[in-house]
Amino acid sequence: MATRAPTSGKREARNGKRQEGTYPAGLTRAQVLELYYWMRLTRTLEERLVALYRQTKVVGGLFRSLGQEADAVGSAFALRREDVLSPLIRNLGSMLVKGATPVEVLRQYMAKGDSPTRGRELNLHFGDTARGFLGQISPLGDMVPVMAGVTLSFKMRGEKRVGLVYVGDGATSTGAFHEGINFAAVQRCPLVIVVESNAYAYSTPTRKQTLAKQFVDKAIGYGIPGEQADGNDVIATYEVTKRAVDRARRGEGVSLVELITYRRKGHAEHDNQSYVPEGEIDRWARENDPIDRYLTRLRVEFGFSEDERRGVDDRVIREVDEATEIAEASAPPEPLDALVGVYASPPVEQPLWFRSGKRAAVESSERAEGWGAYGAANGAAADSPTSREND
Ligand SMILES: Cc1ncc(C[n+]2csc(CCOP(=O)(O)OP(=O)(O)O)c2C)c(N)n1
Ligand SMILES: [Mg+2]
Repeated sequence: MATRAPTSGKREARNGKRQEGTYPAGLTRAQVLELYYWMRLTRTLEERLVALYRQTKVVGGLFRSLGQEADAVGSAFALRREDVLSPLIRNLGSMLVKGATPVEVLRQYMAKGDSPTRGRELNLHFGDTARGFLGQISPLGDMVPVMAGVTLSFKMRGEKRVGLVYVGDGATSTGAFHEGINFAAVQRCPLVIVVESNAYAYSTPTRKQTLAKQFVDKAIGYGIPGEQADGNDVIATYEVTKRAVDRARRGEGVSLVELITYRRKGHAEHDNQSYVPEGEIDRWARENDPIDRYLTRLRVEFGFSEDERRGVDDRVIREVDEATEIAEASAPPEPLDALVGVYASPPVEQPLWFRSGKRAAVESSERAEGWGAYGAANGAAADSPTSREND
């Protein structure tokens, strides 16, 4: 960890740019600005998705990370290219950092035929092992045991790679979370578990989720280090995650990182947040917006100019506009494409188990038991996957 240089940000800013090596957390000047780019891209892309949702061009739900951009971006920024990330619906920012593109995201939300899941899955449920982000599964907490397995494989192969898995406050109440974190801890897997403490799980406030004072306390029960940070401060988020990532890479096992943030939108766009106390959302928007806070720091503490900020904003708008144009021009999926990628050898004519040659069915029912008999009784051929598996 690079140590923070003792500085007066304001004084330096007045004199112009800081010297390289004096930015916090060992970041370079370019990286400090890059963090702003990823947060701005996340927000603008989501705002574009809202517009498309209202035009009924988004198929299914739309899940926002408004107010949580710093937590997703800062944590993912602590990973290397070869590391693997397991995002959730509110981690668009982390996927972008890991190489997902706005065109993919837009096509995916619009269920286009050339989207990463070819229109068969919606929103952010897609992954790419080459770029190091996994397709999420919906049951809360289930990605923790999955990532325990992924990172155990890194350890067994002697690879210096790290995994990061996000869970919400709601997900910490599941059995899968407990089993996964405990197993990973005991196996000393190179895994970072980021708990995004954003005040709600759908409509359930944190006080009804747990009696623990803070989620970071749960680390004690698993015998692992736990650290907490302000999830709306992108650099603090980066710093705390980087420490956990470095520990994992050094072979020191699992860490739990709790990021304190706030979900300013409903669970999804359809949720009117009637369960939220009056004024709460406005207060977070006014006083604790991660992008507004970072813009102030960029200007006052790090000496970035208005032109530099505008340069990023213009680039983001240009990229999102271009991506929208491309995604909108994509065609919907072809019905027959539904079979591609489902079977190792896609059936060209009828599926095997509908070819009920009489002799095969008799032979099969004579030999088969259990599922085999069930398959034969339902017209399965002797070489059907069902009967062969049970021979
Ligand atoms: C085991 C399980 N129970 C319920 C659901 C339905 N569900 C999906 S998201 C969600 C809320 C998740 O809250 P949290 O974990 O705090 O994440 P956040 O949405 O706040 O990011 C619920 C209840 C689910 N997907 N899986
Ligand atoms: Mg939550």
